[in-house]
Amino acid sequence: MLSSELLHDVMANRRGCPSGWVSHTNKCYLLSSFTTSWPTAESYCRTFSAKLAEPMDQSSVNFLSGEVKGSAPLKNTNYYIGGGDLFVEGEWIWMSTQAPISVTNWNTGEPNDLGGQEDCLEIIPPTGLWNDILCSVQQGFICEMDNEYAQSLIG
Ligand SMILES: [Ca+2]
Ligand SMILES: [Ca+2]
Repeated sequence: MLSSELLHDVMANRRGCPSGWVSHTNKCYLLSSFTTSWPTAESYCRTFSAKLAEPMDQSSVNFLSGEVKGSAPLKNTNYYIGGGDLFVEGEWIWMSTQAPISVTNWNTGEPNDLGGQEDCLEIIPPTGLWNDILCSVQQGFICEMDNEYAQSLIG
């Protein structure tokens, strides 16, 4: 028998997220099937009225780490998400709102701003932990949009 939470997830995924996107709580996420730079990834997400993923709570952080570790369509690549310290070195913000990143999942020793040039946020397999990386690296990325169906169930 399905738990109500699982049933909610199944229904939300069927009713709320586009094909190929995965549902978690009230969001839909797309793990890219091609690699590109952070700016191009952000532009690509916007074509879906989405943005690079901004997991703001522990549940979402853990979910995206699990996706990168588990069922990611691309192997042997890291995945950009929507954080950066492009404006003020060392001040990590979600780029769409400039809100400070409060829940983090940094790998040991990160962020290290290697070469004074690492200003974009990525999730690294196989651990699912975070690293700061050059924004020009060609790699995978994760888009995020609201799940309108889940929103309507919640509120
Ligand atoms: Ca930096
Ligand atoms: Ca780094």
